Amino acid sequence: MKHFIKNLFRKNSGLTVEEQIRKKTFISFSLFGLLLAAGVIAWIWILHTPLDGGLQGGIHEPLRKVLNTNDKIFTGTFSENRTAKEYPKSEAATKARVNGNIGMSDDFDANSWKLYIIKKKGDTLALTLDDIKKLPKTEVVHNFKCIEGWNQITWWGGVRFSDFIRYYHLENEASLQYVGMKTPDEEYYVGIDMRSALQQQTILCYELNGKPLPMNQGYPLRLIIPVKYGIKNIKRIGTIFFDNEKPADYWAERGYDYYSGL
Ligand SMILES: Nc1nc2c(c(=O)[nH]1)N[C@H]1C(S)=C(S)[C@@H](COP(=O)(O)O)O[C@H]1N2
Ligand SMILES: [Mo]
Repeated sequence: MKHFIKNLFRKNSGLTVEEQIRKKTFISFSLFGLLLAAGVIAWIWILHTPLDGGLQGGIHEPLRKVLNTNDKIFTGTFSENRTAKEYPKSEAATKARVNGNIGMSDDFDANSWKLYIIKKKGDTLALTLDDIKKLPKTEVVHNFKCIEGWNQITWWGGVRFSDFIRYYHLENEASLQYVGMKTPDEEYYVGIDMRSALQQQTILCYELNGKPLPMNQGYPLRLIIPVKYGIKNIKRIGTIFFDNEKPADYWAERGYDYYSGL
């Protein structure tokens, strides 16, 4: 044994072939063991860090830091000209899939619905569907993708978010970093980086396949944002607000990527 340890520090040239092989094998296994131990310790350490979503759960803070770094890389390389691929209307699904009903309570009264735009504290616009429909209509046919693994080509109609901002003089608000949207009951909510919100395919949507949105797909108004996964396409918008801080986001609080770009 003593001999073997001594050999570890001796040059190969002074060792027999058998001793050289034993030395090499020992070093390889030791290195593998050390790396494995380091990995296990790092993982145990991560599991002992707090969850970023607090009581809702979420993910461990060091892992969130990795996602935030991804965010920075992706928002840094995002170009305003980036567009999601569009398709002819003939390729759109005639029966669009329905998925997710958080914030879509049965007691919703569509007749008294208004879209609330919070400009500043105490300065709120309350708009009807007609106030939105009187703006030019924009249609988009794109491949809608859900993080659960399905996707579907769908045809939507509505008002470009950037047109809406201009028409209602919300340029100051839109100069902030993020826009937040909530359902009327505040059960579902998303935060969107302003560049993606102002991208030309993002619409405040009131039509599916050329007809009014069905109730379970967000009537009277939902967000369609083709550069993001389905989770960001909030159905039944009640309130819109603007902030430099990331607005609360339902699925980000539960561990999903805040940016969720495609
Ligand atoms: N209010 C609300 N909006 C929502 C959801 C939800 O549960 N509640 N689910 C999201 C998810 S995960 C997806 S994939 C899409 C599905 O839209 P669809 O029902 O029109 O297919 O809506 C998004 N918007
Ligand atoms: Mo989804």
